[in-house]
Amino acid sequence: MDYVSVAEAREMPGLRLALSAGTPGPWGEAAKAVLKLRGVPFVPVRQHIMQANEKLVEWTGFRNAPVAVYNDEPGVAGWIEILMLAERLGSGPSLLPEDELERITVMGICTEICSSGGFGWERRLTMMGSGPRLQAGGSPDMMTPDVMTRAYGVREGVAGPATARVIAILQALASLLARSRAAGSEYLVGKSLTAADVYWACFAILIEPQPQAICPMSPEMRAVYANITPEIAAAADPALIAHRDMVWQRHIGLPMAF
Ligand SMILES: N[C@@H](CCC(=O)N[C@@H](CS)C(=O)NCC(=O)O)C(=O)O
Repeated sequence: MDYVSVAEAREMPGLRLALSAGTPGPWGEAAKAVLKLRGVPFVPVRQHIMQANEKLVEWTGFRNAPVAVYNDEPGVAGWIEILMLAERLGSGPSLLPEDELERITVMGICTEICSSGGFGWERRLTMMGSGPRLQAGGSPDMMTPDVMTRAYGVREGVAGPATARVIAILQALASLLARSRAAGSEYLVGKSLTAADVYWACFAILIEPQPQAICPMSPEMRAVYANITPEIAAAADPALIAHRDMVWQRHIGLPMAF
């Protein structure tokens, strides 16, 4: 991707999206995907993974990625604010069902995937506490592992409960998908693509990164993402991975680019 610096981005109108340049972060990929699916163009802005990003903080108030800034509106960083921005600025089929009961289900699934205490957050707790570390081969400007682990809530004893949450969410997603398929749908909720499918497609990388040919990642990052316990591997129903692959192929578009 062609990234601009924060200084360049600040001078531009329209939508600017700060992303961890060179790395597929699930929240960043999901932000790109929902904007793309809604047909909203954006300028990618370089966030330096695990660094202080002083200029980004000065501009938006946020250090990590993604951060979306539209015209002179305040920057937004939460998955839900970015989804709502994509819904507001975009056109074509909405990623949220019109039927309120279906919408509640979609929002619940997205929360369980993306929010604090959800699949992404809990899987990160299991990743940061053990196994290969993100800073391997990283730049000297990176914040120390200790600052990073504190920022993301890693404390003594979190890995066990986090693993249990990851497994519970995977099992629930697999049963929702099976139920949907039995009702003749290829999607998690209703009969067409929703945000629930898109967030799952972008977060599944945290247990099984796509092949290098379509998802070019550093070997260090790939090892961190792919390093799962046998219990998590057992809960990763192949149907969920096949669903992820279908959503990328049919809807978001491949190859991935960071
Ligand atoms: N702000 C997002 C979460 C963003 C997030 O967790 N970003 C991580 C992705 S692993 C990140 O930027 N990591 C790299 C860094 O901290 O520099 C939300 O609340 O929905």
